[in-house]
Amino acid sequence: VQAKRRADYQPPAFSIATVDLHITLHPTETKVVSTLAIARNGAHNAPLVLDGDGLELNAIAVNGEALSEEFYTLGDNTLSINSELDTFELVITTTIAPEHNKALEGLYLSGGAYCTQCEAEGFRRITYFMDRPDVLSVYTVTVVADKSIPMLLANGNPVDKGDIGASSHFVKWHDPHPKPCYLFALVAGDFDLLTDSYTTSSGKEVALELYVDKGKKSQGVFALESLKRAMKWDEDVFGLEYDLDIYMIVAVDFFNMGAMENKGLNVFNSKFVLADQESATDDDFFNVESVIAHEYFHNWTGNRVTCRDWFQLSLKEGLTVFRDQQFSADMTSALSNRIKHVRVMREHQFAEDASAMSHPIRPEEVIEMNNFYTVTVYDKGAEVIRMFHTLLGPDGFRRGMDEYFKRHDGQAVTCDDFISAMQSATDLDLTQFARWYSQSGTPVISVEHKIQNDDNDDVIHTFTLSQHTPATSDQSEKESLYIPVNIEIIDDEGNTYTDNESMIQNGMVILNAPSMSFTVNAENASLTPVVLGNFSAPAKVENPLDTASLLTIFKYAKDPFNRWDAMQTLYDRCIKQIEDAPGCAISNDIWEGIKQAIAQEQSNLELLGECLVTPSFETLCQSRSNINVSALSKARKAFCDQFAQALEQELLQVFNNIDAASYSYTQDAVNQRRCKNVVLAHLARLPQHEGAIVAQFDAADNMTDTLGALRSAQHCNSATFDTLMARFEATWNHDPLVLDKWFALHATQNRDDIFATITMLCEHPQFAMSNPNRVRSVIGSFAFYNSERFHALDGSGYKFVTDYLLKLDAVNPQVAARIVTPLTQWQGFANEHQVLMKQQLGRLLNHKGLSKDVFEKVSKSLA
Ligand code: BAL
Ligand code: ZN
Repeated sequence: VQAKRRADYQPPAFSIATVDLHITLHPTETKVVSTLAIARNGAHNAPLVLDGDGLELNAIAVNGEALSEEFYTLGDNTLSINSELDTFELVITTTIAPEHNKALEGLYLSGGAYCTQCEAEGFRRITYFMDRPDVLSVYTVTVVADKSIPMLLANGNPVDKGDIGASSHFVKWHDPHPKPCYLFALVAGDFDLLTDSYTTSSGKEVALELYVDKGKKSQGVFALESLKRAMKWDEDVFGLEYDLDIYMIVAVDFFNMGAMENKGLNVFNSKFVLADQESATDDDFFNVESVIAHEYFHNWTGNRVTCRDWFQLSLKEGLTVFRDQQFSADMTSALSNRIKHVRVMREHQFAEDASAMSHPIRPEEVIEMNNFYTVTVYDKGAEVIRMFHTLLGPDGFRRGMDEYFKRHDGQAVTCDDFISAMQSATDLDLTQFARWYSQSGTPVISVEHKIQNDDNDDVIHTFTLSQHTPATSDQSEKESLYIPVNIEIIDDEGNTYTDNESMIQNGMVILNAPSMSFTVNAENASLTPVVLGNFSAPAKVENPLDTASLLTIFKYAKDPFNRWDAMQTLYDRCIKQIEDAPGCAISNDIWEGIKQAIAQEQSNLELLGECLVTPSFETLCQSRSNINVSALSKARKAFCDQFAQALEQELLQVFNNIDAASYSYTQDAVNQRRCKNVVLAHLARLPQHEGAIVAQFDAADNMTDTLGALRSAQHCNSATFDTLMARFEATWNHDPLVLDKWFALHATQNRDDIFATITMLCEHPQFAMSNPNRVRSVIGSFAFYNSERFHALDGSGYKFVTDYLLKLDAVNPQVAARIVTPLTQWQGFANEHQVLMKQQLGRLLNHKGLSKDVFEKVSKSLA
C-alpha cells in the first residue's frame, strides 16, 4: 500500500471545463454517461489518467468516435487515454450497482433513496474522472429514473424536466459555479418536503428546501430555521451571501459522516436534521443548528474557495469549524461553547497527538484520505484559526478573510495562501506562527513562579513561562511555536496586577521562544498566575498551583472559562490523590471550598452546571501516563461518591431550586436542564435519591430530562436501570435515532454481562451492521466510552471489538477505521494493557483483505 506525500504535489496535466452527466438510475445497473471537455495543460505528451473504482466500463468515445483499445489502458483503479489531441470531447459510459454499495461512498441506496457521498475520493466510484480537488468544472446533470421515484435532485438550479416514455422521467440540473468533483451530489427518492425562502442582503430570493423521510416533516422545522439564522449570520459577520437560486438539504439514515456540503445540495445524516421536543435532547438541537451552519458556511469556505489537494483539508475544515463555533457562540452562549470545544480537544485531540496517528493540521503523508477527517485537522485546525482571530482581532481577521476571498474566489488553494491573506491584514510577522501548520503534537506550557526581595527590599515575583512540545510518532524534532497565552495575575483578594516589563498586553503574552519571564512587584500578597485563559492556544499547562490557589481562581478570575478550568484542575488533583492512596478521604477544606463555590454561583446555573461536571475518564488520561484503567476508574468513582456524600445538601438545594418550568428551547431553559441533570447524576450515587430519578423519568416532557434520568440511573442498582430502559424501549421502538441513545446507554454500562448485552443489541430488529449510526452507538460507544470493560485485563473487551471490526471492515471500512481508534491509542496505558491491545492489533494486521483504511491506522500503531 502506497502513501501519498504532500511534497509530491503536481498540478493536473489536463483540465476539464465542463462535465455533462446523464445518469439513469437502477438498483443494480445504473448507467452513467459522462461527457467531458478535456484540454491539455501546457505542452506535454502524457496520457490523460482518470481514476475509477469498481466501475464496469461500457464504452469510450473521443470526439464522437468510439475509441479503439490500443488508445486506452484500463488499470485496476485507472483509465488512461492516449490521445495526441490537445482538446477533445471524451464520452465514457459505465455501469454501477448502488444497491450493492455498503461502503456508502459514491452512489448508494439509503432506505430506498439514492444518494451520493463523494468527498474525499468517492466520485471515482460513479465514473472515471480526475478525482482531485484542483480540477474545477461546470456541471450539467440529467437524472433519469422510474416514475415511482418522484424527486430527482442534483447540484445547482433545475433547468429542464419531462417524461421519458410512460414509466420514466428526468430532471436536468445546471450548476454555473465551477467545482471539484467531490462536491457533486445526486439524490433521488420519495420524501416529505419542507419549503421556505430567504432574501439575501442584496435582495436575491433563495428557495429553501428540506427533504426528510415521510412522516417526519415536523421534525425538520428547527433545521430550516437554523439555516436561515446561519445565512443571516454569515452576511452580518463576514459579508457573505448565498449564490444560487435554491438551497436544498436532504436527510438520510445511512451516512458515514455528519453531513456533506455538496454545492446547493447538502446531504445530511438524519441525526443532524431531525429534532423535536419529545425525541431530541438540548445537545441534539445544538448539534443540528451547528452542523446546518457548518455545511452552509462551507459554501464560501470550501466550495467557492476550495483545497488544492487533500493535504490542505484544514484550509476548509479548520476554518469552517471555527466559523460554526463563532456562530453557535452567538446563537447560544460563548461560555458553554468554549467548554464544549475544549473538552473535545482534551479528550480526543490530545489523545490523537499522543498516538501513532499523530499528524500536523496539514498532514504530510496519507494512505487513505478518509482517515484524515480527524479531530486534529478539524478541531485543532479551528483552534489555529481562532489564534489568528485572537492575534489580529475581529476587525483584522475580517480584513484577512475579505482579502482571502478577493484573491482566491473560484480557486483551489493551499493553507499557505490563507496565511498569506491573513498576513496582508496585520503588521505581526506570521512566519513563526505558520509552524502550527507543519508541527504536530501538543505543546506543554510550564509555569514557574519565584519570589525574591530586591535591593530595596521590595518583593519581586518572577514568572517564567516555558514551552516544550514532546516528540510525536511522526516527528522527533520540535521547534518553538508562536503561542498567544492569555494571562491574569491575581492575589487572594481578587486584585489584579500588571507586569513591570509590559509584556502582558490586553491580558495576553506572546510565548515565541523556549521560555520568557516577566516580573510583578507585590508587597504582602500571595499571587496566582492564571495561564492560558479561555484556552487561548491548543496546549497543555503545567502550573503547580495548590488547591487554595485553584479556589482563588474560581472565586476571582475575570473570565468564567478560567474559573471552570480551575475547578477541573482541582478535581483532577483530588482524583490523583485517591489514585496515590486508595481509600483516602478528600479533606474537608476542599469540600468547604466547593460549597462556597456552589453558594457563590447559585444564580449562574450555566457556570454552576459546568463546574459540577467532573473530568471524564478520557480527559484524565491526558494528564497521566502508564495508566492502569481499573485503578483510575476506581479512583474517579471514589471521588464522585465522596463528592455526592460531602455535598448532598448543597446538591439537593440546587436541584430543588430549579423550577420545573414548561419546556422551551432557550438558553436559560437549557442551562437549567443541564444543571439539574448534572446534579441528578451526582445524587444518583446515593441510593436514597433513586426516587428522584424515577420521578424525573415519569414526569419528563422532553428528551433531555428523560435521558438525564436514564444516565443517572446508570449509577443506580441494575434492576432500576433495566426497568427504565425497558420502558424507554417500549416507547421509542419505532424511532431508530432515539433508539441510538438507548443502544449507547446499554453499551456503556459497566456490568459483568456486557458482551451478552451487546450481542443482544446487535440482534435487535432496529440494528444493522450496514447502518453507521447503529454501529457507532453500540460498538463505538463501547470502545470509546466503556473504559472499564473495553480495557478489562482479561483482554475480552479488546477481543470483542476486534472480532466485530473484522466483520465490519468488509462492509464499511470507513466506519471500521474510526472505531479502531481506541485500540490504536495504547501509548498512555500500562504495559499489561499494551500487550493485550497489540495482540488484537496484530490479528487485524494479519487479516487477509483488510481495507487500506484500517491497515493505515493499525500498521502505524504497530510500527
Ligand atoms: N466535508 C465533510 C463534512 C464536513 O466537514 O462538513
Ligand atoms: Zn466541514
